Amino acid sequence: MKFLIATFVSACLAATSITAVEPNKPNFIFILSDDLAQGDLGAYGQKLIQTPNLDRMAREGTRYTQAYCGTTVCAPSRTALMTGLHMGHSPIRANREAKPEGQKPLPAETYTVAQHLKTAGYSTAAIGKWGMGMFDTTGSPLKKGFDYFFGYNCQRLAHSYFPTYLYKNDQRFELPGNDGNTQIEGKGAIYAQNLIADEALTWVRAQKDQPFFLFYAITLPHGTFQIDDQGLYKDKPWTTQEKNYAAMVTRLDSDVGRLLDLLRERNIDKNTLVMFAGDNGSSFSTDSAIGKRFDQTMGGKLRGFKRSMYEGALRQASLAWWPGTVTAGRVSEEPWAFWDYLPTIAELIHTPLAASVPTDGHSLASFLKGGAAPKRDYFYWELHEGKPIQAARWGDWKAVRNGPAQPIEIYDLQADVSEAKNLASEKPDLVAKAETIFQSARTDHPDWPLTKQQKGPKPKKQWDGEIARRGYPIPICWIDSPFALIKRLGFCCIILVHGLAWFDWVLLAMWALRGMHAVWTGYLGV
Ligand SMILES: [Ca+2]
Repeated sequence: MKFLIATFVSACLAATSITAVEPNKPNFIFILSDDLAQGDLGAYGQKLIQTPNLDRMAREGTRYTQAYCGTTVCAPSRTALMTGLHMGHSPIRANREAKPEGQKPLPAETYTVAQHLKTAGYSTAAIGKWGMGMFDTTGSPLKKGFDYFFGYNCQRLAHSYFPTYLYKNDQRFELPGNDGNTQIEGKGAIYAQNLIADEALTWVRAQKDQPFFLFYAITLPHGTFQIDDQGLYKDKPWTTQEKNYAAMVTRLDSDVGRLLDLLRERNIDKNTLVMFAGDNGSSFSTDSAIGKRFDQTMGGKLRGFKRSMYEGALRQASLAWWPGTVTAGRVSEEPWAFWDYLPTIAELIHTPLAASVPTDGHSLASFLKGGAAPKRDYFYWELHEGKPIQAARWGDWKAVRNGPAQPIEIYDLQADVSEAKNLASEKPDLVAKAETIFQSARTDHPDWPLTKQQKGPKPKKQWDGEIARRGYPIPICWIDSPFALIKRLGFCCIILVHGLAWFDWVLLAMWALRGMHAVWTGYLGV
């Protein structure tokens, strides 16, 4: 009997002991900034724009010089971050608009970081900008593992920082006093990021009994470049766009600072991994006035910007912060990529991904804690906006192909980080290797062929979906705003009165003006 009692007591003590030593599950926050250049932050050398909170985060954590995004526009880059898939396997490989609102959705079978964390009992929220599917599609954040959503679902609506509404979960959250304008001088009653930042803090404050995951996708400093207060930069002898842009980066910084302060205040900083990154590099051409003003290329160090496959588009400003766990004050020049986030989370919560969940990533768990970056065969990217373009990196070699019919370029990133000297003619073996990667790293997908000019979904397909969704018998996208309706009716009148040839000239003039505007502003889109 004594033996049985002793055994029982020992078993109880052992169970207690296991419970006592099991570490708390860490919280996770991923802060994604929109269209930030690596050179925009003081920690990377920025001299004109103030970013004291992110600079402090860098000092208290690890700063990465070769952190790679999923690809170089919003929706597919976010998809890589959420799904652990690079662009060879991602279901989304370009921004694809849906009418009247939203983007091409993540398919039902896609598995996300948030879904994995739900299996381990996490509370989850996506706050900011989503862009991977409206609420009535398979890509809704509420169907992809998030308990809570607040912000812009649609990337196109996020062009206004004074939107007429945001979403709280799947319900419209009206913002009276805003007109949804996208003019740079635009003003409204409520600056959206102010609400979004408050919402992020409120949600974190409400987390008490469960570990949590916050995907905090801040739209700053993405265009249109609107700000409610130019702050430090009001009296600078700069253009409105430059003053607004600098103020947006500084607001991004202060909003990150508020969140880190809250973690300290709640004494959960030592149990929370916060990662920060831009989503696709700068939206400004490297030779635009604003790009030069803020030296976004860091003295010409990085070539390219958003929508290209060069390092200036792919390398992000990126920090990891977890006091006591992530190495403080470290600057790592080893590469990693967004599709590593899912396997990293899986390892950190000791919950392996199911064998049925594919991933192209590698866990960064030991790398975050001071170890070496994981070894891998290669990194791979593609993008389907206009001509499909591809890039790969293995070791210090980088390959770029700017279209299916274009020659492969080869660069040595160790000797030539600015990708100035194409070594393709000297390195036919590397060209052949790149060709092999460009073919084998990807799966063919009818939406993302490599062989022709890319187009968006056929309008009929969009309209069919919209008619089914709304129950309306007409294509809503034709009347989604009074302005759009007037514009389209106006074009019809021109054709009727003057004939098609005259109309061709109108279109040609509009196309030229739009191109001139893009060159003039250095800003090229979503
Ligand atoms: Ca972006």
